[in-house]
Amino acid sequence: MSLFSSFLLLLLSVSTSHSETVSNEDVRMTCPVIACGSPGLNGFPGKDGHDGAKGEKGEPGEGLRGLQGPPGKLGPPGPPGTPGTQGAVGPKGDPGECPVCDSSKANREGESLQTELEQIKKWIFFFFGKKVGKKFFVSSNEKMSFDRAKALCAQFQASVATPKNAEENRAIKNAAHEAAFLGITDEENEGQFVDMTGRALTYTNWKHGEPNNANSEEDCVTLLSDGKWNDISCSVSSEVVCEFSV
Ligand code: FUC
Ligand code: CA
Repeated sequence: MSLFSSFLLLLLSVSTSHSETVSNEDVRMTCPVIACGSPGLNGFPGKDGHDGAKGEKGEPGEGLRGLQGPPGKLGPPGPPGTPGTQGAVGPKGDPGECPVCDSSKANREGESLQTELEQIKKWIFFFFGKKVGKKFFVSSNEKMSFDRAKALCAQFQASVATPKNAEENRAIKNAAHEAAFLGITDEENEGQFVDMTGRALTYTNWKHGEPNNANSEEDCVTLLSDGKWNDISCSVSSEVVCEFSV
């Protein structure tokens, strides 16, 4: 192609790119001298432009929802809640049972027991013992040392018999079967005989020649069958008469 033809083609191309609305007639009119050829072919499309700005988020899709998973593990216990309000007052309970509180009932039962006790005492006095005033004497009917004699009487809330006068001495003699320990010793001070509470004697009934502290070992006292007293060793076995308060 000649230089002229190339120029002509370029001219046509520029003209077409400027305005596609220009008609062939217009081209003819602009080419009064130079004979115009047929219109050139369209050029290639231009390069892609830059990416546009990001669009807004679309609506959620409408696909199928998956199955619900299993429940999760139990969480840690929460802090204790605030105390609730006080409940209403409950109904009145049944009356309690208190025999001791029921004075009339307690009195009746007490009187009944007292009557029964007095009757039992009478039987015991009649069959086993001797009573003088408010003292009641009962024999052990078995022999033992003075220490065992004291323990035996104490077991019955009693003490070894201690005559305070001739009447009590006689009652003890009648309760005993043979020589029996009395609640009298001089263990603390030789020759100073005292009762079980440590008090000096106000009544005595020694046998003639007694107390003699034979062999220097006689700190206890027995009531002989004639009612007289003899000092004797505390370790010998002897009957004992216990004295009760009634
Ligand atoms: C008298 C008493 C003694 C003892 C003895 C067998 O000597 O004084 O205590 O009983 O007899
Ligand atoms: Ca003696």
